[in-house]
Amino acid sequence: MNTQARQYWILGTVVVAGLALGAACQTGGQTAPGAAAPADLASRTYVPVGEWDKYYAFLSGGQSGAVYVYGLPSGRYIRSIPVYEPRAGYGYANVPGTETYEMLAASGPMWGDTHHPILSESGGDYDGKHLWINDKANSRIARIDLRTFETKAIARIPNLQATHGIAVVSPDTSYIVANGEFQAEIPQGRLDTDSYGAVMAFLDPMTLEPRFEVLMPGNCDINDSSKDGRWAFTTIYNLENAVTVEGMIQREEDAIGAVDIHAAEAALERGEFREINGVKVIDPTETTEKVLYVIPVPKNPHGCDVTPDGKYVLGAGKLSPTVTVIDISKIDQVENPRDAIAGQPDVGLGPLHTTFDGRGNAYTSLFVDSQIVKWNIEKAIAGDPTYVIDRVDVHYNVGHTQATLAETMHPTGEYLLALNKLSKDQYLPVGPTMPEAQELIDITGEKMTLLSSFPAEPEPHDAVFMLAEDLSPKVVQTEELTADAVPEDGSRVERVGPDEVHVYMTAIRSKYGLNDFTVKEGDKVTITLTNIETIRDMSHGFAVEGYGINLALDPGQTRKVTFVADKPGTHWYYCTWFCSALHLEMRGRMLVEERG
Ligand code: CUK
Ligand code: CUA
Ligand code: CA
Repeated sequence: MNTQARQYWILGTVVVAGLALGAACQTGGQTAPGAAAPADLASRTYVPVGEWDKYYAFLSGGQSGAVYVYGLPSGRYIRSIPVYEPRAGYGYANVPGTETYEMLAASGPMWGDTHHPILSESGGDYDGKHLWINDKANSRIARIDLRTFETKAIARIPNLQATHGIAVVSPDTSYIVANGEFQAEIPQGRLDTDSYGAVMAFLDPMTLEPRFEVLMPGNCDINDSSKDGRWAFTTIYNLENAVTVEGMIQREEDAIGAVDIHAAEAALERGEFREINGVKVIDPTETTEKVLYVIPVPKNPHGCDVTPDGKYVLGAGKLSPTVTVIDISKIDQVENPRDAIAGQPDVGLGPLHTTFDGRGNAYTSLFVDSQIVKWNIEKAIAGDPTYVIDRVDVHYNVGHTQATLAETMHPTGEYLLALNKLSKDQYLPVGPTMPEAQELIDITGEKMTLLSSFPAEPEPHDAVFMLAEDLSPKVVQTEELTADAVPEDGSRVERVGPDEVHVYMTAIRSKYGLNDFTVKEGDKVTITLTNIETIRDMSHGFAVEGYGINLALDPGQTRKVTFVADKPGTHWYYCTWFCSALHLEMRGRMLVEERG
């Protein structure tokens, strides 16, 4: 297929994409010849009552700002983890003074757009410690502690706009790489459209502070790292440096950028950087050693995925029906960067993301074709015409696809999730907004088997999986008491100033440490509350009528809230987690005296 033909569909986006969607719709619901019977398929995803799913799936929640946890293969929704949103005792919007509010508000707006969940690695495998998630809308990144499934750190990344692709640098999480997708002023905070640039940020995994940044050409989209800690890769779709969609598709080629992390570290040691906003920023055109390699690929690529054996990085064509396979070992060995390209197989229309089974096969999502295509990497490189092994229709217009443990060096090659952008006719209509459709595919055989479909909160862009047996031993059941915990006999009220009161309280079935406490109108009140339960799954809540306060407390946990008691009268506080037969009785009174 020539370049023009390859790009035919973008030119007639409406007509052609419409046709593609229509065609895909009509195949929905039909059972392909030789397919398994529904009862057989059901038994392959059924998890008996009381038994656990084999996998935890972490799905990004898109513009809902959260991360959602599902069990696989059942597709059961397990819980959500609030990150960039105020909810259920976390970051409560109108209650400054809670720890989670301060963390969220200090980093930016109470809203985020999450795309890419990534998991910490040790030795190239998931270690079950942390999960990071980007916020494209406000240029942030967050870290979730998997011992408690709670957001522990959020930071805005300096000098970049729109944190998009993020990746753990394998094999030992030496950095988190974060791409700034939109070009903007560097430094920001002034209008100067001539100073636009984009950076790839290399962050400390714990503090999320940039250790350094690299100035990049064009826009950085999706990224990944090599398995030996040396390379960070990104797709770049706007080498035109354009600010309009027409401008961004002018050139026939864009690129995959490869940052040599070791060369960048050497440049830092030699002092080859500028300090911008307190961050060491490397301009790769000014370093002694070559830091950035730019490999041309067909225009406007999207997904960027390194094979589990670390040999190749794959760039998905998006506007081109190809995936470009780059031999990582050749990147710094060849004169002409094109010579690092090992192959460029045609896979179908609209390839976005690729995942792996660890048996030498790649699975690429085809947005326009609404398919997952399975193809053999070495066969494609060798020019063997039988490299495409199978195709399965998904419903509809798949974005990311991810196979079990595919981002580690040891994928299990068991299931694959297709994260579809549109569900159309798949579920009962519940208003014009349709749920997103996830489809679970069994990839253990030569042919793929579509097992089941389950809806998810809009809009999961990507997913990562952990084996339950790896993760569950790390999850704590009760929090350890912190230094500021209120002891069993420590409930009390302390007036610390004419307008300031500290209240200390315990919570245990089915009573707060104080039946009531009295403050004066206008007092600044700080409540410290400790859940002194010692058994698991015994959470309590603390809501105050009319004050917009709702704390959630796991066993052993201490939380604080500070507010001004500006409404005189009786305000009941009560437990918001159903904890016992006397849950409804678990309440007390805040008595606010009028200031005369
Ligand atoms: S991007 Cu969403 S389909 Cu943000 Cu990972 Cu490709
Ligand atoms: Cu404590 Cu309900
Ligand atoms: Ca372009």
